[in-house]
Amino acid sequence: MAADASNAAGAPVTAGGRRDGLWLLALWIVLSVIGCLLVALALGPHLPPGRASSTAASQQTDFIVLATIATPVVIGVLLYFGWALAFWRQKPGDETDAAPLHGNTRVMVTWIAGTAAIVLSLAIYGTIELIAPAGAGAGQGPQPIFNNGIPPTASVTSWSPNSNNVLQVQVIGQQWAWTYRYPQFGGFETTQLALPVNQPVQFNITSLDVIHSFWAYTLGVKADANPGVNNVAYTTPKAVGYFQVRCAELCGIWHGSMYDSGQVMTDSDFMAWTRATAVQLASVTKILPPYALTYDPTIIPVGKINQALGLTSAGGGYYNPADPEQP
Ligand SMILES: [Cu+2]
Repeated sequence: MAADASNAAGAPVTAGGRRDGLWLLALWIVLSVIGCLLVALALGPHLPPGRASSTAASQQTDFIVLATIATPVVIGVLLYFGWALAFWRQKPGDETDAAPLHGNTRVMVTWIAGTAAIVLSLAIYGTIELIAPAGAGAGQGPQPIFNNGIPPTASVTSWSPNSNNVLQVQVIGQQWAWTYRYPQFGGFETTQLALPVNQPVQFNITSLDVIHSFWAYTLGVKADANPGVNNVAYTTPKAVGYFQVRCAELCGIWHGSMYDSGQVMTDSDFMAWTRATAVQLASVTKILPPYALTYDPTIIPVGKINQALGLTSAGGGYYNPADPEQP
């Protein structure tokens, strides 16, 4: 560039400058087409979080779209950088300054229009992607705005597969374990998370002590578990199998051990599991507080319940009326 003369607009006018520009443009188009195809078709299907649920699948699609759109931008920057280093570097012994640049209207307009078009179209796309899969697997607070495609809660005391009634699963975080309550099956609380395949699920997520974050990674669900708050997230599992659950909010010394695995099963397996679990946990369910969207651990005998659920070893900072050491 140093050797190029420039016109008033700053555009290179020499044959060499124009030839460089055409070469760069042609190379950029060819490399971008190859790069976009590779990213969308070869890398895309391997991007997290996979396609194990409606929300996971839509998140993966979003990542593919974003990565594909970013590819020509990255290739353009690296190509220009490489070209400048290879061909426009100062010759040995050349101590002269390059010609000063005073703006280039065409480059500036192209850059501003291009980036504005990308950002605005992605904002529209992102908004649609929040609405279409019912909140995209994120916690939406107690009154979810994005519930498109999710059946209403016709009954909080019963559920059957393919009924016009969303399955409710309450996720309760506490230092340092997750428990799950099923209000439509007698309100039992268990350490196992079981879900039926192809049935919409409404997670009602809360905490008994500090802020945790319920992260069912391969289901594409992530929502804060806040004490005193019901945080709602939706998904529809699409494949039978196991998935991991982690806590994604630093919540104390055993935060890292706050993980377990859940299972997506067939409708009939799920119904059999609920019947068996309800019977197995009947003695615990009796001493549980009535089902509610949030719980006040200062008035609930959490220690007794945890003992019955086998969670005593984890300890915790909540009030335990069974413990004479506590006031
Ligand atoms: Cu936690």
